[in-house]
Amino acid sequence: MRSQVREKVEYILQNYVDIFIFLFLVFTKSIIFIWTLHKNYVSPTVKYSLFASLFIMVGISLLFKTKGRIKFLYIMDLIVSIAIVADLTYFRFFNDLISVNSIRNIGLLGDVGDSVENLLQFTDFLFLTDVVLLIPVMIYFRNRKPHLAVFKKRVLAFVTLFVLGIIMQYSGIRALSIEQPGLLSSLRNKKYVARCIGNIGYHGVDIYNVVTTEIKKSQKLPEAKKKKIEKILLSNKDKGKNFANIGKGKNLIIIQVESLQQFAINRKINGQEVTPNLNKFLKSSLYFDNFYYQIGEGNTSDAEFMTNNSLYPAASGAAYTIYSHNVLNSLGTALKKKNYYTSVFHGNRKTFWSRNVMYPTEGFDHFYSKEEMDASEIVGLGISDKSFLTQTLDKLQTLQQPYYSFVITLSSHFPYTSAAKRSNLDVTGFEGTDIGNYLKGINYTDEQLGMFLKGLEAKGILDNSIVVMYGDHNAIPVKDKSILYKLVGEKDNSDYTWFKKYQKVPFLIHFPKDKHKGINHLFSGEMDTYPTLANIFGLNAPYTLGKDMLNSKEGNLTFRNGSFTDGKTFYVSTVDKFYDIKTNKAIKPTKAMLEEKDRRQQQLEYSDDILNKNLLKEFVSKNANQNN
Ligand code: GP9
Ligand code: MN
Repeated sequence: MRSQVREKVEYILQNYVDIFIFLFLVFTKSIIFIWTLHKNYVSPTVKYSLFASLFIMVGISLLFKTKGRIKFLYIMDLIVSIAIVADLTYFRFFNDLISVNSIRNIGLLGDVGDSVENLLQFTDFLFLTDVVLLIPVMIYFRNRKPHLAVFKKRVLAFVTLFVLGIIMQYSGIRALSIEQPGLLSSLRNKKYVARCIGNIGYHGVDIYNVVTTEIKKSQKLPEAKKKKIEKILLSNKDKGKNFANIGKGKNLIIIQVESLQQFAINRKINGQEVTPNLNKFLKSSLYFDNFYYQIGEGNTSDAEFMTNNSLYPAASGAAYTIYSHNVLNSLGTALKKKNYYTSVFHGNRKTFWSRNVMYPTEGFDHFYSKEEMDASEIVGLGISDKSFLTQTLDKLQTLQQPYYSFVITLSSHFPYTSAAKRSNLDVTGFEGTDIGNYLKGINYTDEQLGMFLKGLEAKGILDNSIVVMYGDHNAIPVKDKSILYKLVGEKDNSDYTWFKKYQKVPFLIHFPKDKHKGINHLFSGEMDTYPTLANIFGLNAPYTLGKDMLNSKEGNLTFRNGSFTDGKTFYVSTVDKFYDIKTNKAIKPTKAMLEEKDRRQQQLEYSDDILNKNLLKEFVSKNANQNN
């Protein structure tokens, strides 16, 4: 019996040694690579995901005869090794992993292409040594005639390994998509994905995403539909006189605040205000108290995208990563035509959310990122709001006027613990919960924003600028609903209340000398910012899907998940129900309401078409020619 087992092992080793060499080499290289990405955090399950990828490759190789199998595994080793070297090189410059889209966009990145040799290090080539050393091994095999199992047996081995690999890979992918919904389709944090499902898994997901988007993009759009979309885009304007051109020549400062939700505004806990500085500022501004975030899977980047383009975010994934090479008709571009200097300030690395590629597309002249700022004080994902806003304030004073500066804060990012440590807010009763940490975190950010606004005032910038401020998206996931409701004293557990009352973010416009201060109750959202500002700054911004909040009488608002309101009724797509806003009761939809539901759905699809077919490329140039 023992000798039988020994014989079997010997047989496998002698005839299939290439498979073991392959498994050993590619696994070792990959795990070393993943460690170099982040020594402190490597998911304990990453090794299973790595083996899953390798089993799939070995499974496929078994379908070939010996020579073909060896060649196939050699090519796989070569591809993985080249990908590792490319990732390492890219990582040194961008602190991120390479993706299909980043390769496509390499031409847009300027000097990076030239500096590849400078970024390559000698140690990188160690990842390729086996590829050279394996050549004599291959020759040795070519001169031997190893035994080969019959095709039927090989197919069986292929099916077993392939299915096993897929199941293992899928369980890793599933766990990650439960932990962070939308992460895999948006690939917002590529490093993290590779640390969880391995480098091969990450590149596999990236390629899968690109292929599925390309399929969507390649489906031809009928000419009639294209015409219809153009007509809708052009007719979608509320041409109003209110506030028209009043911002002409003024600077525009937009502050997008990380995870700032409306329930935090004007809230007290244990007798203390959570956001005292913002509460004060909104009293001297025009405040919209029925303003909603409308993001899809692209979180922060979707909020940025809507604010600057007034187009809906991608149906899945993040518009910032998928459409960064599209032609857009952004706020920055429109202001540049009026001789504005346009820039973005954000204290994270520049490749996060493909910002380095998207910002030039959106017409920004410059991106002041973590790499360009003093990053010695870190909170959570990047530069602390305190240091970031101080540096931003200093920089603003040096910019050529008029300017548009888009300032994106970061410290109050989930899980809020890092910012929370810097706040003295007493959250007794909520200590240690996400809510408790959030309140402290946003209290820290509020303090820094207070300092920033004071600075703007002291330097005379406030008198010469229009300041817009809003929260990018929710802070509290539905799993923490009961704790949030305990804080705010909410009793109604319906999806409607959760959506309508608790998915709002504050939005304000501050005019010089506190003009036009007050409260506006119109239902509005992130899609509406650009058309509103276009009117204030006298811009020609035809291709937008939102409304001008200062001229529209109707509170039309559509969310990425199909929910919508017209200011009178509210449709909640998660329960497929209509509600009357006055009575807060569910109502039976009329025919007109059901038709409206279809129309809203169609509007979202049109927006997808605009992005998938890069329609603005054609429309914008046509419009430019007509204007000439
Ligand atoms: C990262 C920051 C946070 O730079 O914008 O992104 P989020 O996770 O909120 O999308
Ligand atoms: Mn965010």
